[in-house]
This record gives sequence, structure tokens and C-alpha cells, in this order.
Amino acid sequence: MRRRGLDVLLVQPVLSRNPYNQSLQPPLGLVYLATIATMQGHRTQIADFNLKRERPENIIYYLQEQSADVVGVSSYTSSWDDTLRIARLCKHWDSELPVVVGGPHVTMCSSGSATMDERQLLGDWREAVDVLVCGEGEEVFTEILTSYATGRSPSGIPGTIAHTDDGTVFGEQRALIADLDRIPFPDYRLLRCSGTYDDLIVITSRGCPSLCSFCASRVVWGKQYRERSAESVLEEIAFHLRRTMRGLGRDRILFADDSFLVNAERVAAICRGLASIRGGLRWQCSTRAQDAQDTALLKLMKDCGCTSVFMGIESASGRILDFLQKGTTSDMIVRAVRNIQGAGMRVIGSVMIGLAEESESDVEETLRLLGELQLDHVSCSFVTPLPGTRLYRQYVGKGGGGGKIGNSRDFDFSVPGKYSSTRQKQLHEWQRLATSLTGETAMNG
Ligand code: B12
Ligand code: SF4
Repeated sequence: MRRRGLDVLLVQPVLSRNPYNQSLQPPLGLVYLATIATMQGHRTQIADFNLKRERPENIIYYLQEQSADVVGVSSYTSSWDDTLRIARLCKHWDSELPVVVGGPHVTMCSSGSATMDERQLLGDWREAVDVLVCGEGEEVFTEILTSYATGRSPSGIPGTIAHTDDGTVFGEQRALIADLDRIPFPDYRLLRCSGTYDDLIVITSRGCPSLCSFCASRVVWGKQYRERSAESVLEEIAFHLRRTMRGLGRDRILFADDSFLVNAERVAAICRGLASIRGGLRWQCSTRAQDAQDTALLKLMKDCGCTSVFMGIESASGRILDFLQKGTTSDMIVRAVRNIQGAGMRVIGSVMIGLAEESESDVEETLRLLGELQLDHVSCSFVTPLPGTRLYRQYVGKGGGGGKIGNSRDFDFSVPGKYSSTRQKQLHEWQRLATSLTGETAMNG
């Protein structure tokens, strides 16, 4: 069958319109897909609407500027309305233009374990989307593009749900990519204005061994925590240094792993490699409190450029930590924070408030702990049950912060839930207090 290179337009909608969410990170998932598509002989363009906080309507300018044979759009739950709107506008522009949609929201609402209620949160996707992709996209998107390039229908490809003239075709569930080292390194040169982003992101593992009931990790990445080898991670960093970073005058990396410190031996090997980079690198990562108990490892991290560590604290109340199935205690949290601070790194902590089960004294406990810890930065979000999580299933229909997606922007963690205005006011006040309880250290990267 004849194969031709396609023009592929990949779109990242604005993730949040919340003015407090100012962090600008590159759309790494789309960079992975663009890298593989380019290696397949296709021409790719990535339109990241977050750069200028563009409205969905602007998709028309991109379609005018570059002819597209296929459009791929990403999705967070908080940006689902925009994802669908962009897809509809593409179809309005050209009803024959194939539109493929993937990303965390699609995965969470279409995985094998999604309930009927969760599937309905995809709304009227069939009006505008040809193929939904559930889960990691590298292999599936390659197969979809090959289908379009050879004039075949992508329906039935494992990991997809396709809308065709004959109805909806569910592909089989696709196995997770077993060897993450085989995925080509994401080539940031495919991203226009790559210098505008706050950080260069590298992801070295997929998933997390913990089972926190509110977290999307297990649904998005599957039940099995997978990691890349230290060698592959170091090779990727060398690849970025050669191709992108030094040219941009950059020396800072954000490891976007859900929990970077799960395997201490692997982290130590990555650290030893980072230490040998001429000129050094600065970097940040996220950890669970459970994994920040090894002071020698933390010292090694500090010595090879780690400046700050993000930790999901969530609450100081044992009752709430247990309810969220966090697997931590406030003592463990205190030790982890002291260990990281003691090694000379900053700690960025996040807490969440607004569970219907949470009493005033639970919140006061959390505020007291924050006062004691003196973190370098505190982020306080309102509990947001994401579809596909156990918390969502506990909450649906109860009205306590869960329920149906009316406006997908309600899922950007800045909406305190469906409570009375008095309770909402109180939650906002606690949020203000929590974020003010930090130490003196300036946050300058
Ligand atoms: C970095 C990050 C961010 C960055 C932005 C990233 C960006 N520009 O894309 C920032 C800090 C802004 C951010 C914010 C938020 N985030 Co965030 N974030 C992440 C994080 C840690 C890494 C993302 C990443 O690069 N992953 C690696 C790439 C390879 O994966 P990916 O992007 O998902 O793409 C793969 C697949 O999804 C799929 N795919 C994606 N798009 C497409 C499109 C097509 C066409 C196809 C075929 C496939 C496909 O293929 C890709 C390759 O396998 C993830 C957790 C994680 N480890 O993934 C959470 C995560 C994505 N965030 C999440 C959430 C909830 C949020 C927030 C709403 C709230 C919060 N408190 O974090 C806010 C919302 C936005 C905002 N500004 O307020 C959830 C998403 C759940 C959901 N249902 O939407 C995640 C999964 C965290 C979690 N465990 O709960 N986030
Ligand atoms: S430790 Fe963090 S990433 Fe892991 S399941 Fe819990 S909240 Fe999610």
C-alpha cells in the first residue's frame, strides 16, 4: 500500500484559566508524539495554546497557516470543554479532517475500568472526534498515522475507540509499553518557542506505587509502576544538552515523575551521572514522604544540583490521611521535610482541603503542621474528585465537591466544591492562611 508523509497538527488546549496557575510547562506528551511522527516521515507542528492563553477559536489560524491531514488534541479534565470545542472547530473547518483526541481525561473516562457515569463525562465527542486514544500514545498514534497515510481506517486499533459511519468501534485494551527505554527521546526542537517555558521537563518513570484515592496516576499510567534505566535518563539529558538546553542558555530540569525517589539505587545512579556533567545542572523533582527518609541519598541529590523537592503532604490529620489512603503519617511527613531541608534543599509542599469528611479541627491540625514545617512554598488546593479515581466514586451523587462535569474548569483544583457560600468563604480563608505559612527563603529557582 502507498504511504505518504502527513501534515500533523498537535494541539494542547489551555490547561487552566485560573490566574493563580501561572506555571508554564512544555506539553511533553505531545513532544513525544511529534518526535515519533517525525521519525515516521510525517511533518508535525505543535500548537500550545498555553503560551498565549489562546481561545479555542484560534485553532482556525493554525489551520489556515499550515494545511493539516490529521489533528491530534490533548485533554486534561480541566480543559475538556476546550478540547471538544477545538475538535468541533476542526470539523467545521473541514468535515473530512481526521481528529484524534488523547490525554489524561480521555484515558480516565474510557479505560476498561471506567463506569458508565465516567464514560458519559466525555460528552458528545462523536460529533467532532474520529478516534479517542486511551492511555499512553506513542505506539497507538504511530499506528493511527500509518492507517491514515495508507488510506485505511484506524478503527479497531488496540487502545482506541473510533467513531465511524457504522457506529462506535472499540479496539482491544492495549498492553502498557513494557520497556520505556525503547521510546525515542522527546525532541524539544519540534516545539516552537521552546525557550519560553519555565522548565525543561524529563520524565523517567510512569505511574506510582502508592494508592492515594484522589490521584489520577494509576488510571493514567496503569497499575504497574514502570521506570527507565539510569543510563537511558542520562543519555536523554545529554541529548537535550547537545540539542536544546545550552543553545537556550538553560541549566535547569524538572523531573515530572509522579514519585522520583521510589528506587533509591536508580536515583543514586542518575545523581552520579549528573555530577559528571561539565558546568553542572540544577534540577527539581517530586517525592512521596515514604521515600525521603534516606539522608545519604538526599545529600547526594543536593550535591549534584537538586535545588528543590515537591511533596504532596495533603493533610496533617491521621484520620484524613487514612481516608485518602495516603500511606503516610504526620510524623513521617515531618521527618521527610526535615531530611530534605537538612540536606540543603527547598521543600515545596501541597495540601488539600475541602473534603466533606474533614472537620475544622482537621484543618487546624494541617495549618499547625505547616506553621511548624516552614516550607519554602505551600500550594493549597481544594479537593477535586477526578473521574476514574476512587474518591470520585465515593463522591458521585453526594454533592460534596464531586458530581458531573458542568464546566470542566471546575476541575482545575481552584473550586472549593458544591458547598454553601459560608463554607466556601471559610475554605478560601483557610487556603489564604495555608499558603502564607512559609519560611523566609526566596523562591528563585
Ligand atoms: C507537568 C504536569 C503539569 C504541568 C503542565 C504539563 C503540560 N504542559 O502538559 C502543570 C504544572 C501546569 C500541571 C497542572 C495541573 N495538573 Co498536571 N501534571 C503534570 C505531570 C506531573 C506530568 C505531565 C507529563 O508531562 N507527563 C508525561 C507525558 C508523556 O504524558 P502525557 O502528557 O499524559 O501524554 C501521554 C498520554 O496522555 C497520551 N496523550 C496525551 N495527549 C495526547 C494527544 C493525542 C492526540 C494522543 C493520541 C495521545 C495523547 O500520550 C502521551 C505519551 O504517552 C502529570 C503526572 C504525570 N506523571 O503524567 C500531572 C497530571 C497530568 N496533572 C493533573 C492535574 C489534575 C493537574 C491540575 C488540574 C491540578 C494540579 N493540582 O496538578 C493542574 C491543571 C492545569 C493548571 N495549570 O492548573 C493530573 C491529570 C488528571 C486529569 N484527569 O486531568 C495528572 C495526571 C496528575 C495526577 N496524578 O493526578 N500539570
Ligand atoms: S504518592 Fe502522589 S503520585 Fe503517588 S498515588 Fe499518591 S498522590 Fe499520586
